Amino acid sequence: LASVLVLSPGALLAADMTIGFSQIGSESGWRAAETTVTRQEAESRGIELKFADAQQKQENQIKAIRGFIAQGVDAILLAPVVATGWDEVLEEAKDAEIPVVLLDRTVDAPEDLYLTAVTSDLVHEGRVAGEWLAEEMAGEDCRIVELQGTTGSSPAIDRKKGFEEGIAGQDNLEIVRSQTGDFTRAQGKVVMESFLKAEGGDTICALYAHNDDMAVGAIQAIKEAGLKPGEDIKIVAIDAVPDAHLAIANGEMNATIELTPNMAGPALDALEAYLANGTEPAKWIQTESKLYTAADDNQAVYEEKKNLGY
Ligand code: GYE
Repeated sequence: LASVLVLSPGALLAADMTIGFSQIGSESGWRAAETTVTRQEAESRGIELKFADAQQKQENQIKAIRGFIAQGVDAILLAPVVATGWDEVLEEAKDAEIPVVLLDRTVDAPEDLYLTAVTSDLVHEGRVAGEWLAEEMAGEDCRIVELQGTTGSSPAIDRKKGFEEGIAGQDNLEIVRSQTGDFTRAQGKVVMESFLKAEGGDTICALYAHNDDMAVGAIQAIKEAGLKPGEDIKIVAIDAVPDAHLAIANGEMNATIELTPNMAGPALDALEAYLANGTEPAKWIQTESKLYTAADDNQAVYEEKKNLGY
């Protein structure tokens, strides 16, 4: 009879799980939404979530992960602020047999050091933005400024690369300035002001921002310079946060590519299956990317998303 009751070693139910989440910080509206959704996803499954905010610093994330290992958590969710420098701490988690799932950004580390990564195709997002602008300009000359995300982060690297691929071969399009705005509204505004000053506002034809928050900050700078965002300067960005939908509805922005804040859903599904019966997930769980333009009902999407925890 006893043998009937024996569970496979390590079998763990969601209600008994404790998971550590090393979050980057709250630099953007998208990230705040990801944090909210992650808490909700854990709670609805009965998982205990230990949350650590790293205030944008990798060293804080490494400390948090070491803390989670010391506490003997069952798994770790990691949104890695930058791409490099993770090998050592990921090896420590592996030695402790604690699976790590990457959320929304990738790392330059051997694949066997994490269970899976739940991310969008970050290069593809940039490419979609570039192709959208190439089509929009239809052969007209256009001097582009670019607001990059956090230096050394995988989305900043990949979204830059993808955009360059998207406009490759279009001789009418040229990136004239490119600088980091650290994924924040405040820096997006400051850097856009410096672009406008350096270039002279009316010579800039388009802005590509690696996220919506920087675009929203830049919209403010463009208005203060006496120009019309969305008309004098076309704006394309990424995330599709509510304020970007509102800006498109108001004609102050032109396009955004959607990134779901629900990375935790697929991540926790994968972890539950792995911890319950050892099911190995795919190394990459890819989330969808959808382009929104003025052709969509952005006012409606804005209202819908406002009720979703953004
Ligand atoms: O687009 C940006 C955030 O890591 C892909 O990080 C994510 C990015 C997201 O701060 O808004």
